[in-house]
Amino acid sequence: MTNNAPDTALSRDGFPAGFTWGTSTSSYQIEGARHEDGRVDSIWDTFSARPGRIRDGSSGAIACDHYHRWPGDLDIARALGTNAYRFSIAWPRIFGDGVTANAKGLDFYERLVDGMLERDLQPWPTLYHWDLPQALQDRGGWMARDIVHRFTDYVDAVTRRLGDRVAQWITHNEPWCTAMHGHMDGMHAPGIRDVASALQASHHVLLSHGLAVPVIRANVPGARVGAALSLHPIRPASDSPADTAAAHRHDGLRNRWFLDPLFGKGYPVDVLDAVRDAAPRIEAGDLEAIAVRTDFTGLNYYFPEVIAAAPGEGPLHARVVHREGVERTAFGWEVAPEGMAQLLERIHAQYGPPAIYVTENGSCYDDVVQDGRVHDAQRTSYLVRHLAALRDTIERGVPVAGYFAWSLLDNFEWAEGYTRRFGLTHVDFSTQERILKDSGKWYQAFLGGPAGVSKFPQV
Ligand code: IFM
Repeated sequence: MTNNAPDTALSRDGFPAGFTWGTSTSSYQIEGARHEDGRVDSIWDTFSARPGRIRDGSSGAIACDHYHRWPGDLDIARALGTNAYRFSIAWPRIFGDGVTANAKGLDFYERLVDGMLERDLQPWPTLYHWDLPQALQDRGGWMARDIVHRFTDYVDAVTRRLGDRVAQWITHNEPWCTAMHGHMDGMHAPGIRDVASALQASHHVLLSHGLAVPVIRANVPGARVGAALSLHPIRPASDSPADTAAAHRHDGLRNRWFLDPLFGKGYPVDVLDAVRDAAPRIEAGDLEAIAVRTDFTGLNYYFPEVIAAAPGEGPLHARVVHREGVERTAFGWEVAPEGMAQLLERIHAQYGPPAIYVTENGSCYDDVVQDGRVHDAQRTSYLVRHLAALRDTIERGVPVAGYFAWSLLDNFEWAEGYTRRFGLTHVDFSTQERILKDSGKWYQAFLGGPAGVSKFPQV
């Protein structure tokens, strides 16, 4: 299927009235302006500067230059016909010295939010999408308990300033990645490889979420708050009892480690048993704080994992198996729309949040610009099939209230640098030219475009 022949069977009308349609981005991946208006370095500035950590040796110092080009970027989001825009706030723009809120940083996000409101885009800020101020990392970062108070100070400053115009708040993006990529496999900043550190960090991330929610509610009457989790359907490599048990353990750390405490079930006992001495230190009241009531759960869905038993490997004695003969994106991630449906049904059946939003979903392909166009038929097909799976899931009674495509723009893909393109909009990182890809045009046609906007704006 190509953009010229979209799946006409899929119609926006098949989704509930009032559904939230958006795209998603994050600060470090698009903003650039590394030292502008009082921004201080984050752990990603430090990490990117270390040889060998980023595939193409790049960093987010300039990225999409969104800090300066945001009006044009929001015009794209508007022209797509979306009614919401998910972005993240850069902590290092707000707390330069770690003590006093930086007015210029807050001014930037106020302008950005006002720009969204002017374009009928509901702002969906994420408060933490991985760009921790380096100064806080130097004090232990997510491994040190004090971080939860630094986080609530930061959240307090942001929500006091923006709370009169922003109702939806996401505390954390993908706590698994903050904890495990950051502290267990070291693939992400701060690049630590230690199981106990990773689990302690995960506990502090969850606790900071739990303590931030009441701060947001106090500053923003009527706020709707949740966290965005990266979850994966986990499948055993075979029917053997060993693989089945390994898959269950892997699911424990990938999914239940975060879902269970957020929904008042505490940390999964099977994982605590497996990690033994590496289990996090938990103080009285922590689990109650983490289980604070939220208004929605955000699901970031990309791919399922197939797991085999691997005695002696990692704390869980389990290994991810690469299955041959399945469709994959250029990143090697399996394409499995039914996996998203399974996760949504599981979240609904086992945890029952009032609402679920797909806060990220998207695909990476090796796009080519030809005569000013990007014919990314595979990404269009990915998008169509995931939306079809979503529609069917909603028809089965799962309360999904919104979908945010990852991503509005090609951007800095963390350890992969600029080698992985996820955008509905192509970005030429040498000229900053934006080109709406065929997938973006398909999304625009599907959404019907906003009233009065018939054409993609020139950027
Ligand atoms: O780019 C990331 C994003 O920052 C978090 N979720 C997954 C995306 C694709 O890897």
